[in-house]
Parts: sequence; C-alpha cells; structure tokens
Amino acid sequence: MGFRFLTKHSENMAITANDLSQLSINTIRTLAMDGVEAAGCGHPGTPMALAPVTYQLWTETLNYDPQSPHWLNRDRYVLSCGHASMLIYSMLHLAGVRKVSADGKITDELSVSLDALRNFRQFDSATPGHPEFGHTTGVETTTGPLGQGCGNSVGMAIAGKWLAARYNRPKFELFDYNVYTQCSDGDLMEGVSCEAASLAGHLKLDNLCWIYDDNSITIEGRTKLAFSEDVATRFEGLGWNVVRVDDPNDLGALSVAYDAFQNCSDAPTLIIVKTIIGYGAPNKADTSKAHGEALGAEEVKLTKEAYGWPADAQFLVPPEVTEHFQNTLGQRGREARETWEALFADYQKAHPAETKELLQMQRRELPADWDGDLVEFPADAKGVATRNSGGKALNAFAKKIPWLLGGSADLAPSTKTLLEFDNTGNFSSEDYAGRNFHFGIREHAMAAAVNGMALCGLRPYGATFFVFSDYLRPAMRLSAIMGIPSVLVFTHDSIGVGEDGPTHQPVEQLAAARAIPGLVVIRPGDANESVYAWKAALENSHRPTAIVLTRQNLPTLDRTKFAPAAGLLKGGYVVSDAPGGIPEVLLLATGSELSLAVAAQEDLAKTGVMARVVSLPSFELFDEQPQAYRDEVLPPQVTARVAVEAGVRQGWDRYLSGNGAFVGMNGFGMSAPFEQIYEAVGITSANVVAEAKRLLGK
Ligand SMILES: Cc1ncc(C[n+]2csc(CCOP(=O)(O)OP(=O)(O)O)c2C)c(N)n1
Ligand SMILES: [Mg+2]
Repeated sequence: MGFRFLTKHSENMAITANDLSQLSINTIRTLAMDGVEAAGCGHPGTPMALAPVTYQLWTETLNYDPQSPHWLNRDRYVLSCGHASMLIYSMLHLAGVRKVSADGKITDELSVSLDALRNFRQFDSATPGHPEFGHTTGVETTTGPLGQGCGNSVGMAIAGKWLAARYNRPKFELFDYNVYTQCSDGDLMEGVSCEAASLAGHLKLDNLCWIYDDNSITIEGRTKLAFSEDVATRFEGLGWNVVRVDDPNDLGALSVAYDAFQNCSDAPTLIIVKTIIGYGAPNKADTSKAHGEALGAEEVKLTKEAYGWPADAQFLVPPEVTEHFQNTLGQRGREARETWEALFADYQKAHPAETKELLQMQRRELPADWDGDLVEFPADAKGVATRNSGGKALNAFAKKIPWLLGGSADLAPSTKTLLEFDNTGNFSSEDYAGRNFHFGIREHAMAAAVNGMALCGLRPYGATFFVFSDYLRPAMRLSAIMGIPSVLVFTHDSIGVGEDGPTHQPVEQLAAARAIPGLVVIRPGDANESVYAWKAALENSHRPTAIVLTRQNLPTLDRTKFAPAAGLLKGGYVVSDAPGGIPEVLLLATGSELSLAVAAQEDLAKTGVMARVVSLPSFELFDEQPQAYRDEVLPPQVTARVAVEAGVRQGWDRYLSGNGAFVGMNGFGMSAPFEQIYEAVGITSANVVAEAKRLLGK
C-alpha cells in the first residue's frame, strides 16, 4: 500500500532513489500550498520553486542531526527570505526535528508537527507567519525583514571561524560548521546584505554559502522594474566565489554547486539558482498570485495533478518521505554528531579549561569571578567621559570573559571599544582568533552580524555614534524580538558632541531606543555608573542592551558622599537625598545631565528648597523593580518633579506625575563648543533650579 499512485511504476517495482527525491520534493511543494491555502495568506510560490534546492541541501549536504538540534557543530541553515516560511516548516517536519524545551531538554515531540503545518500562521502555533527564533526549534534566527538573515549568517560564519581558531586543537577539529542561507531578490536588493557580503568577502569566510533564488520577480512584478544589476559580477567584485545553477530541478547540478562551495577554501560562495516562482502551477506560475496569496482551491488541484499528486489530498506526507529524510540527513547527522561527541569527550579530558569555557558560553553563563574586582574611579570634579570609563570597564570585563568580543563601525578610536590587553588581536582572514573586530563603515551589517554571533553563543558588541543607531535599528529591533544578548555601545550621545553639529547630535534616539520593547537602554551618569552599565549588560543573558555614553568629560561623583553607583543595577536610585531627608522636589536625570541635577540641588539648598536627586540611567531596569522600591525612589506624594536630559521629552512623562517639568531638547542641536550649545538650548542647572521653584510656587 502507500503511494504507488505517486509513481509511474507498476505495483511490484521498488521505489527508486529518483522517485523518492521527486516524491519528497512534491511533498514539500504540496505542504506549502496546503499551508498557505489553510491560512488564506502567505507565499506558496517560493517554497514550491525552492523545494528541490532545499531538498538537495538537506538530504545530501547539511550536517545536522534532527535528534539534537542544538549540537554545537551543526551546520546553520537560515531562510533569509522569511516570507517563504512554509519551506522551513515543511523541512523541519519532514526531517523530524525534535522540539527542544525552554530549559534546553530535547523532547520526543516534533518541533513542527503535521498539526502545526495545518495551523500555519494561527495563534500559538509553531508555524508563525515568519520564522521566529526561540519559538520553533530549528529556526536559527528570526527572519522576515529582508536582508537580515543574510547579515545574521555572516555573524554565524564569523562565530564559526572564531570558535575554531580559539578551541580547535591538533587532532581536535571541534568546529568546522558551515552556514547556508537561502535568499531572494529582496534580500539582495537590501543594503544590509551588500554590507554584510562585503564584510564576508573581505574576511574570506569560506564557511558561508548563500543560495540566491534568482526568480526575477518581487511583489510589484518583474525585477526589471527596479533591479537590473548583474548580481554575479557584483559578488565577484565583493570577493565571492560565484556558482550558477540554471535549472533548480536538476539535482545533479545542485549537488555540483554545493560541492563547489565545499571545495572553495578562500571565499564565501554565492549559488545563483535561476527559478520560476510557483513552479508547476499551470495558470498562476510567474504571476503575482504565487506571491503574497493562496493559490485558490482550483489552482491547487490543478497543480497537484501536474505533480502527479492526488488532487484532493491535503497535508499528505507519504511515510517513505520521512523515512528517506531519516536515511539521509538523519543518519548522516547522527553519525557526525556521535563522532563529534566522542571527540568532545576526549577533548574534555585533554583540555578541561577550554571545555569549561565552551559549556559556560553555550549556557549563556559567565566565568566565575567575572565581576570580581570592579574598576573604580576616584572622585574627580573635572572627570572623565563615559566613553572612556566605559572602555576601561569593557576591557576589565573582557579580560575575564574570553568570549566577550566585538568592535566598531570604523570608530573605535572614538568609541573607545578596542580591547587593549595582550593577545586580543584583530579578527581578520589572517587571524580568526582575534577579538577586535573592524566592521568597517557598515553599521547595519555590524549589528546584524553581532546578532548572528550572539546566536552562536558569543557575547558580542558593536559600537558606533549614537546618532547612527538609526542605521542599524532594524537589527537592534530583531535582537530584542529574539531575546539575545547583543550589546550595542553608542557614544557621542547628545548635543555634548559639540562642533560636529546637528547631523551628529542625537536628539530623539534615546526615546526611539527606549521605544523598543525588551531592549535595555542604559545611559550612565558618571564613570562609576558606566562600570555598572557594562555589568548590567553582561548580566542580560537573554536580552540586548544599548549602552549610551558621552564624548565629553563628566564629573566623577564622590561616592563617599553620594550613594554607590551599584544603584544603577536597579535602573534608578537616589543619588543624593534632600538635606533634611524629606524632599519637596525630585530632580531626575540621566547621563551627562546628572551632574547638572546635583549642582541644582546644591543651589536649591542654599535658598532652603529641599531637593532629591534621582539618577535614572535605565528606564527598563527601573520599571522592573517592585512598586515599593519605585515608590521609595519616587515617592508618589512628591509631585513636584523636574527631569533633565539632553534629548526629547517623549517617554519621560510617566515619571513626572502630571505635574512635572522637563528640561531638554525641543529641536535639533547646532555646531559649536558644547558648553555654548547647552546654554543656548537652556539645559542648565539654573533652568533646573528655576523649574523646581516654579513648580513649588517659590
Ligand atoms: C525589509 C523588507 N521590506 C519589505 C518587505 C515586504 N516583502 C515581503 S516579500 C517581498 C519581496 C518579495 O520578492 P523577493 O524577495 O524576490 O521574494 P520572492 O517573492 O521572489 O520569493 C517584500 C517587498 C519585507 N519583508 N522586508
Ligand atoms: Mg524574487
């Protein structure tokens, strides 16, 4: 019994390998059609066309054990064109990938069950509209915003090279995984993928393979409407190995292409596969119908007939197909993983210290004593810029955390993010063990790559000027959606930038960063707070952090007089209470404006006004504190409140009790020495004093 009707053979004839391939490919195709049809939305055409390309990759090439989806040396598969999500869901189902529970245990359940496929895009299913990391086991990164998966894959390939360089030993080739990314026209039109490809080519990441679905169509129609470049020539120029496959249904040609990738040892590979969207759909192929819409019942029937598929069957998975996946991908992956585990067991004996690091890293833990003796800065009225103190803190932590690593988008001398102790080195094609990264002037690719690195267990950071956070915002947003510990270091955080003027002076960026749910934004108020900012960031093992630092010097508060900087860990704390103990007015400040609030407090005291200074470096950390603590810091009965921050007001009102004042920015800055700009826009301690008195009617 079974699926005789699916083959052209007589009953007695065994199903041949070719038949099995075709059967599997058509299973992927029909699952995609049925999933989209059931949901009433989604993109069936791309999975239909890419079915053989993906089938060949998974069954013949991918080094992945469906029984152990988190195996450290697994090949990474990224579907950058996340709109084709039914493709990855069908693959995860057919491959029998196991679900891993939230606490990291491999369960007996499938990551994507047949029911989950039937519930494509439905509430709480394992098959959301676009693939989501952490939601569906086997989805290595969240994709959907075109280009991001490409950027992430570069970070994953970087991580592979770094892990190999640091942990492989003679006779112990622990890390040699490859990263495969399927991408579409849209992925390659986006700037971020080109930045990332440029970086990958420069770094000669020969463990990276992008498979481009060259179907000459996007949502509005033929690509010739907007895209006429020669992609192959572009990628050759970027230093890639470019391979072409003219017919996606030619499994032999695909196999040759994947071999060409594996045999290339000095460049990433782009495989350009010429395809026709909605392959096999007789009426709707090559039309926009196969794009963002279901095909419609009639067309689905006709297409199934064209595939030699029972026209009325839905979500049909012939048992031969799952068996076939087990016998190919499954068996190869299991053997490779078991061989690797035996190797790792020996490695453990030969290299216990390295093993410990690897295990800690993968559990997203930090080495014991990572926060032992923290850097301390003595009181200093002239002070130090938080970019400088932040850089010192970073270096101190990085000495203790070998997998804390990163770099800047060509601004390290300004962002102060260089690791300067022994044996840090520059990460380059000559030295993949380096910990200082030169991402080039590619903020977006930097943040996307940082996400990919974090997804492989590293603790990466990327740095640039705060105003250019806008250039990398989509990747920052995805780090928050995924709940991964990417750290972004943003310096030159306000009009304090001075002479570079309004183009370089962030105004709305604090509000914009705080608007991203799950992103912890920290703007420390002096040198010692910047140490705790890094500590908080490193403690955020399952969410991203943006550390926002000044270019200009800030006074280092005398912590024998003021409350300890460790208060930063609670997001907000009383730095200096009203002299008499009971405040009439609260002065709230972050970053460089903390010292203005402190000065205002002194001036107010001289006229008998009792003010409390609250440092509020992180709204997110503060909002997480118990109500009792927040009420202790911001007593509800004290409604006279003045907030001071060199940014826009948006976001502050929840701390101002409806009766507060805000001293900050109303427009863009200007080019001048920063002290003059502060005066000109009125962000001064005198204005804080004036506002406090106005609120108190004094
Ligand atoms: C950054 C971004 N912009 C726009 C979209 C909306 N969108 C989804 S698919 C798509 C284009 C589809 O064309 P292509 O990338 O060639 O994929 P294909 O339809 O050929 O699979 C667009 C514009 C998106 N997902 N991400
Ligand atoms: Mg396309």
